[in-house]
Amino acid sequence: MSLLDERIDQAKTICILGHQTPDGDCIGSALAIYNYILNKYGNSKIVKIYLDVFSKKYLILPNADKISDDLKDATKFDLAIVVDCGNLDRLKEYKRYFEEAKDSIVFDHHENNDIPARVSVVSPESIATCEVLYPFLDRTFINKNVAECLYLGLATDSGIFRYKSTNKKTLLMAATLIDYGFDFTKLLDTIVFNNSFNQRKAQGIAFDRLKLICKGQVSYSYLTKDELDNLNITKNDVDNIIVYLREIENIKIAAFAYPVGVNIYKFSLRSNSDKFDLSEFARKHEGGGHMLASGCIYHGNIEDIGRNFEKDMLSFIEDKENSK
Ligand SMILES: [Mn+2]
Repeated sequence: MSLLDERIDQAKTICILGHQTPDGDCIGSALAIYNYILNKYGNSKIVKIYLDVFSKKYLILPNADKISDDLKDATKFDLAIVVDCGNLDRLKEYKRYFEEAKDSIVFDHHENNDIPARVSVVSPESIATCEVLYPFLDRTFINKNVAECLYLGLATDSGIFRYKSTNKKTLLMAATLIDYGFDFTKLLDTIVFNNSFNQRKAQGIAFDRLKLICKGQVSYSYLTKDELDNLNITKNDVDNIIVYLREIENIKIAAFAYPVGVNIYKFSLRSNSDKFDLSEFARKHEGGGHMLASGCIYHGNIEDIGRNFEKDMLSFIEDKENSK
Protein backbone atom coordinates (compact mmCIF):
# COMPACT_ATOMS: atom_id res chain seq x y z
CA MET A 1 0.00 0.00 0.00
CA SER A 2 1.39 3.42 -0.93
CA LEU A 3 1.96 6.06 1.70
CA LEU A 4 -0.98 7.99 0.24
CA ASP A 5 -3.33 4.99 0.54
CA GLU A 6 -2.17 4.38 4.12
CA ARG A 7 -3.08 7.93 5.11
CA ILE A 8 -6.41 7.91 3.27
CA ASP A 9 -7.23 4.59 4.96
CA GLN A 10 -6.81 6.10 8.41
CA ALA A 11 -8.77 9.29 7.67
CA LYS A 12 -12.52 9.75 7.80
CA THR A 13 -12.56 13.39 6.66
CA ILE A 14 -10.18 14.60 3.95
CA CYS A 15 -9.66 17.96 2.30
CA ILE A 16 -7.77 18.55 -0.94
CA LEU A 17 -6.12 21.94 -1.48
CA GLY A 18 -4.06 23.59 -4.24
CA HIS A 19 -2.46 26.84 -5.34
CA GLN A 20 -4.29 30.13 -5.97
CA THR A 21 -5.55 30.81 -9.51
CA PRO A 22 -5.55 27.04 -10.04
CA ASP A 23 -4.43 25.72 -13.44
CA GLY A 24 -4.91 22.41 -15.27
CA ASP A 25 -2.28 20.56 -13.24
CA CYS A 26 -3.61 21.84 -9.92
CA ILE A 27 -7.27 21.11 -10.69
CA GLY A 28 -6.33 17.88 -12.49
CA SER A 29 -4.31 16.45 -9.60
CA ALA A 30 -6.89 17.56 -7.00
CA LEU A 31 -9.74 15.93 -8.94
CA ALA A 32 -7.67 12.84 -9.73
CA ILE A 33 -7.33 12.23 -5.98
CA TYR A 34 -11.01 13.00 -5.40
CA ASN A 35 -12.18 10.59 -8.10
CA TYR A 36 -9.66 7.98 -6.94
CA ILE A 37 -10.95 8.08 -3.35
CA LEU A 38 -14.54 7.93 -4.61
CA ASN A 39 -13.72 4.89 -6.75
CA LYS A 40 -11.78 3.09 -4.06
CA TYR A 41 -13.81 3.92 -0.95
CA GLY A 42 -17.25 4.88 -2.30
CA ASN A 43 -19.03 7.21 0.11
CA SER A 44 -17.31 5.94 3.24
CA LYS A 45 -14.97 8.99 3.30
CA ILE A 46 -15.98 12.63 3.48
CA VAL A 47 -13.84 14.38 0.88
CA LYS A 48 -13.87 18.12 0.15
CA ILE A 49 -11.89 20.05 -2.45
CA TYR A 50 -11.28 23.71 -1.65
CA LEU A 51 -9.79 25.86 -4.39
CA ASP A 52 -9.65 29.51 -5.34
CA VAL A 53 -12.01 30.64 -8.14
CA PHE A 54 -11.24 28.99 -11.49
CA SER A 55 -12.45 29.14 -15.07
CA LYS A 56 -15.77 27.41 -15.86
CA LYS A 57 -14.13 25.49 -18.71
CA TYR A 58 -12.70 23.08 -16.11
CA LEU A 59 -16.25 21.95 -15.28
CA ILE A 60 -15.84 19.44 -18.12
CA LEU A 61 -13.72 17.34 -15.71
CA PRO A 62 -15.52 14.59 -13.78
CA ASN A 63 -16.83 15.90 -10.44
CA ALA A 64 -15.38 19.38 -10.96
CA ASP A 65 -18.74 20.70 -9.71
CA LYS A 66 -17.78 19.31 -6.27
CA ILE A 67 -14.94 21.85 -5.98
CA SER A 68 -15.88 24.51 -3.44
CA ASP A 69 -14.50 27.93 -2.54
CA ASP A 70 -16.08 27.82 0.95
CA LEU A 71 -13.83 29.27 3.65
CA LYS A 72 -16.19 28.64 6.54
CA ASP A 73 -16.23 24.84 6.81
CA ALA A 74 -15.89 24.06 10.54
CA THR A 75 -14.54 20.54 9.96
CA LYS A 76 -11.12 19.82 11.41
CA PHE A 77 -10.05 17.40 8.72
CA ASP A 78 -8.23 14.16 9.55
CA LEU A 79 -6.09 14.59 6.46
CA ALA A 80 -5.19 17.54 4.23
CA ILE A 81 -3.76 16.72 0.81
CA VAL A 82 -1.99 19.64 -0.87
CA VAL A 83 -1.24 19.49 -4.59
CA ASP A 84 0.87 21.58 -6.98
CA CYS A 85 1.60 24.27 -4.38
CA GLY A 86 5.06 25.32 -3.19
CA ASN A 87 4.23 27.41 -0.14
CA LEU A 88 1.46 28.07 2.35
CA ASP A 89 0.76 31.64 1.22
CA ARG A 90 -0.21 30.34 -2.22
CA LEU A 91 -3.02 28.39 -0.54
CA LYS A 92 -4.44 31.81 0.34
CA GLU A 93 -7.12 31.70 3.10
CA TYR A 94 -7.58 27.95 2.49
CA LYS A 95 -4.34 27.36 4.39
CA ARG A 96 -6.54 27.33 7.51
CA TYR A 97 -7.78 23.86 6.47
CA PHE A 98 -4.18 22.67 6.18
CA GLU A 99 -3.13 24.12 9.52
CA GLU A 100 -6.10 22.66 11.36
CA ALA A 101 -5.80 19.18 9.82
CA LYS A 102 -4.46 16.32 11.96
CA ASP A 103 -2.38 14.77 9.19
CA SER A 104 -1.06 16.16 5.91
CA ILE A 105 0.66 15.19 2.72
CA VAL A 106 1.89 17.30 -0.18
CA PHE A 107 2.46 16.28 -3.82
CA ASP A 108 4.32 18.87 -5.84
CA HIS A 109 6.96 19.64 -8.45
CA HIS A 110 7.90 23.21 -7.46
CA GLU A 111 11.49 23.76 -6.45
CA ASN A 112 11.94 25.13 -2.91
CA ASN A 113 8.65 23.68 -1.73
CA ASP A 114 8.49 24.60 1.95
CA ILE A 115 5.02 23.45 2.96
CA PRO A 116 5.38 21.92 6.45
CA ALA A 117 3.37 18.77 5.72
CA ARG A 118 3.83 15.51 7.67
CA VAL A 119 4.86 13.89 4.39
CA SER A 120 6.26 15.72 1.36
CA VAL A 121 6.50 14.14 -2.05
CA VAL A 122 8.24 16.84 -4.07
CA SER A 123 9.98 16.18 -7.36
CA PRO A 124 11.14 19.33 -9.19
CA GLU A 125 12.34 17.28 -12.18
CA SER A 126 8.77 16.12 -12.83
CA ILE A 127 6.87 17.96 -15.51
CA ALA A 128 3.59 17.99 -13.58
CA THR A 129 2.20 17.27 -10.14
CA CYS A 130 0.01 14.67 -11.84
CA GLU A 131 3.21 12.84 -12.78
CA VAL A 132 4.45 13.00 -9.17
CA LEU A 133 1.12 11.68 -7.89
CA TYR A 134 0.62 8.85 -10.41
CA PRO A 135 2.90 6.17 -8.83
CA PHE A 136 1.13 6.61 -5.48
CA LEU A 137 -2.25 5.63 -6.89
CA ASP A 138 -3.19 1.96 -6.84
CA ARG A 139 -3.67 0.98 -10.53
CA THR A 140 -6.66 -1.18 -9.58
CA PHE A 141 -8.58 1.97 -8.68
CA ILE A 142 -7.54 4.25 -11.53
CA ASN A 143 -10.62 4.51 -13.74
CA LYS A 144 -11.57 6.65 -16.75
CA ASN A 145 -12.36 9.65 -14.51
CA VAL A 146 -9.06 9.51 -12.64
CA ALA A 147 -7.17 9.01 -15.92
CA GLU A 148 -8.80 12.02 -17.55
CA CYS A 149 -7.86 14.30 -14.64
CA LEU A 150 -4.25 13.06 -14.57
CA TYR A 151 -3.98 13.48 -18.35
CA LEU A 152 -5.10 17.08 -18.16
CA GLY A 153 -2.34 18.00 -15.68
CA LEU A 154 0.28 16.19 -17.71
CA ALA A 155 -0.82 17.77 -21.01
CA THR A 156 -1.18 21.35 -19.74
CA ASP A 157 2.02 21.55 -17.66
CA SER A 158 4.05 20.10 -20.55
CA GLY A 159 2.66 22.68 -23.01
CA ILE A 160 0.79 19.79 -24.65
CA PHE A 161 3.90 17.57 -24.63
CA ARG A 162 6.04 20.27 -26.20
CA TYR A 163 8.28 21.66 -23.44
CA LYS A 164 11.83 20.42 -23.07
CA SER A 165 11.17 18.52 -19.85
CA THR A 166 8.73 16.24 -21.70
CA ASN A 167 10.36 12.82 -21.79
CA LYS A 168 9.71 9.15 -22.42
CA LYS A 169 8.16 8.75 -18.96
CA THR A 170 5.70 11.58 -19.66
CA LEU A 171 4.61 10.10 -22.98
CA LEU A 172 4.35 6.56 -21.62
CA MET A 173 2.15 7.80 -18.81
CA ALA A 174 -0.02 9.73 -21.31
CA ALA A 175 -0.26 6.61 -23.51
CA THR A 176 -1.42 4.49 -20.57
CA LEU A 177 -3.97 7.13 -19.57
CA ILE A 178 -5.61 7.62 -22.98
CA ASP A 179 -6.23 3.88 -23.07
CA TYR A 180 -8.96 4.43 -20.46
CA GLY A 181 -11.04 5.88 -23.28
CA PHE A 182 -11.93 9.46 -22.31
CA ASP A 183 -12.33 12.02 -25.10
CA PHE A 184 -8.94 13.76 -24.96
CA THR A 185 -9.62 15.88 -28.06
CA LYS A 186 -12.75 17.36 -26.51
CA LEU A 187 -10.96 17.78 -23.17
CA LEU A 188 -8.07 19.80 -24.59
CA ASP A 189 -10.24 21.76 -27.04
CA THR A 190 -12.51 22.81 -24.19
CA ILE A 191 -9.83 23.65 -21.66
CA VAL A 192 -6.84 24.73 -23.73
CA PHE A 193 -7.64 25.64 -27.32
CA ASN A 194 -11.15 27.07 -27.49
CA ASN A 195 -11.55 30.73 -26.60
CA SER A 196 -14.69 32.80 -26.23
CA PHE A 197 -15.20 35.54 -28.81
CA ASN A 198 -14.42 38.19 -26.19
CA GLN A 199 -11.27 36.39 -25.10
CA ARG A 200 -10.04 36.69 -28.69
CA LYS A 201 -10.95 40.41 -28.68
CA ALA A 202 -8.91 40.84 -25.48
CA GLN A 203 -5.97 39.08 -27.10
CA GLY A 204 -6.30 41.59 -29.95
CA ILE A 205 -5.91 44.50 -27.54
CA ALA A 206 -2.92 42.83 -25.87
CA PHE A 207 -1.25 42.03 -29.21
CA ASP A 208 -1.81 45.56 -30.50
CA ARG A 209 -0.08 46.93 -27.42
CA LEU A 210 2.75 44.38 -27.47
CA LYS A 211 6.24 45.84 -27.30
CA LEU A 212 9.82 44.80 -26.77
CA ILE A 213 11.43 46.12 -23.59
CA CYS A 214 14.78 45.56 -21.83
CA LYS A 215 16.79 46.35 -24.98
CA GLY A 216 14.65 44.09 -27.16
CA GLN A 217 15.09 41.02 -24.96
CA VAL A 218 11.64 40.91 -23.35
CA SER A 219 8.21 40.91 -24.99
CA TYR A 220 5.67 42.75 -22.85
CA SER A 221 1.99 43.55 -22.89
CA TYR A 222 -0.88 44.06 -20.44
CA LEU A 223 -4.62 44.47 -20.04
CA THR A 224 -6.39 46.79 -17.59
CA LYS A 225 -9.42 46.25 -15.36
CA ASP A 226 -11.54 48.54 -17.57
CA GLU A 227 -10.62 46.54 -20.66
CA LEU A 228 -11.58 43.25 -18.99
CA ASP A 229 -14.83 44.78 -17.68
CA ASN A 230 -15.76 46.21 -21.10
CA LEU A 231 -15.43 42.75 -22.62
CA ASN A 232 -17.18 41.15 -19.63
CA ILE A 233 -14.30 38.74 -19.00
CA THR A 234 -12.19 37.97 -15.92
CA LYS A 235 -8.49 37.53 -15.14
CA ASN A 236 -8.91 33.77 -15.67
CA ASP A 237 -9.88 34.44 -19.30
CA VAL A 238 -6.58 36.14 -20.12
CA ASP A 239 -4.03 33.90 -18.42
CA ASN A 240 -3.30 32.14 -21.74
CA ILE A 241 -2.04 35.30 -23.48
CA ILE A 242 1.47 34.76 -22.10
CA VAL A 243 1.77 31.64 -24.28
CA TYR A 244 1.66 33.76 -27.44
CA LEU A 245 4.07 36.37 -26.08
CA ARG A 246 6.67 33.65 -25.54
CA GLU A 247 6.36 32.40 -29.13
CA ILE A 248 8.26 35.33 -30.62
CA GLU A 249 11.63 35.03 -32.37
CA ASN A 250 14.77 36.20 -30.61
CA ILE A 251 13.26 37.13 -27.26
CA LYS A 252 14.62 35.79 -23.98
CA ILE A 253 11.69 36.41 -21.68
CA ALA A 254 7.97 37.12 -22.09
CA ALA A 255 5.89 39.13 -19.61
CA PHE A 256 2.17 39.75 -19.47
CA ALA A 257 0.46 41.83 -16.77
CA TYR A 258 -3.21 41.72 -15.83
CA PRO A 259 -5.22 43.14 -12.93
CA VAL A 260 -5.87 40.98 -9.87
CA GLY A 261 -7.09 43.81 -7.60
CA VAL A 262 -7.26 47.58 -7.37
CA ASN A 263 -3.84 48.79 -8.53
CA ILE A 264 -2.49 45.26 -8.21
CA TYR A 265 -1.17 43.50 -11.29
CA LYS A 266 -0.05 39.95 -11.73
CA PHE A 267 2.84 39.36 -14.13
CA SER A 268 2.93 36.02 -15.91
CA LEU A 269 6.54 35.35 -16.87
CA ARG A 270 8.07 32.86 -19.30
CA SER A 271 11.72 32.27 -20.10
CA ASN A 272 13.10 30.72 -23.26
CA SER A 273 16.37 29.79 -21.57
CA ASP A 274 17.32 28.14 -18.27
CA LYS A 275 19.97 30.82 -17.95
CA PHE A 276 17.22 33.03 -16.53
CA ASP A 277 15.63 31.38 -13.50
CA LEU A 278 12.38 33.30 -13.30
CA SER A 279 11.33 31.71 -10.00
CA GLU A 280 14.25 33.63 -8.48
CA PHE A 281 12.97 36.90 -9.99
CA ALA A 282 9.38 36.13 -8.97
CA ARG A 283 10.25 35.35 -5.35
CA LYS A 284 11.63 38.88 -4.99
CA HIS A 285 8.29 40.27 -6.15
CA GLU A 286 5.63 38.47 -4.09
CA GLY A 287 5.52 35.49 -6.39
CA GLY A 288 7.01 32.13 -7.25
CA GLY A 289 6.84 29.29 -9.70
CA HIS A 290 9.28 27.44 -11.89
CA MET A 291 12.53 28.32 -13.62
CA LEU A 292 10.87 28.80 -17.02
CA ALA A 293 7.38 29.80 -15.91
CA SER A 294 6.64 32.05 -12.96
CA GLY A 295 4.28 34.70 -11.73
CA CYS A 296 4.73 37.77 -9.55
CA ILE A 297 2.91 40.87 -8.31
CA TYR A 298 3.45 44.62 -8.82
CA HIS A 299 1.49 47.42 -7.15
CA GLY A 300 0.55 50.82 -8.57
CA ASN A 301 -0.80 52.24 -11.82
CA ILE A 302 0.06 50.35 -14.96
CA GLU A 303 2.43 53.03 -16.36
CA ASP A 304 4.58 53.05 -13.19
CA ILE A 305 4.40 49.29 -12.95
CA GLY A 306 5.61 48.92 -16.54
CA ARG A 307 8.59 51.21 -15.88
CA ASN A 308 9.50 49.52 -12.58
CA PHE A 309 9.19 46.06 -14.05
CA GLU A 310 11.44 46.95 -16.99
CA LYS A 311 14.08 48.35 -14.64
CA ASP A 312 13.98 45.27 -12.35
CA MET A 313 13.96 42.81 -15.24
CA LEU A 314 16.81 44.53 -17.09
CA SER A 315 19.05 44.39 -14.03
CA PHE A 316 18.05 40.74 -13.45
CA ILE A 317 18.99 39.84 -17.05
CA GLU A 318 22.27 41.75 -16.91
CA ASP A 319 23.10 40.12 -13.60
CA LYS A 320 22.63 36.67 -15.09
CA GLU A 321 24.52 37.52 -18.29
CA ASN A 322 27.49 38.80 -16.27
CA SER A 323 27.63 35.82 -13.96
CA LYS A 324 28.20 33.39 -16.85
MN1 LIG B 1 2.04 22.13 -11.91
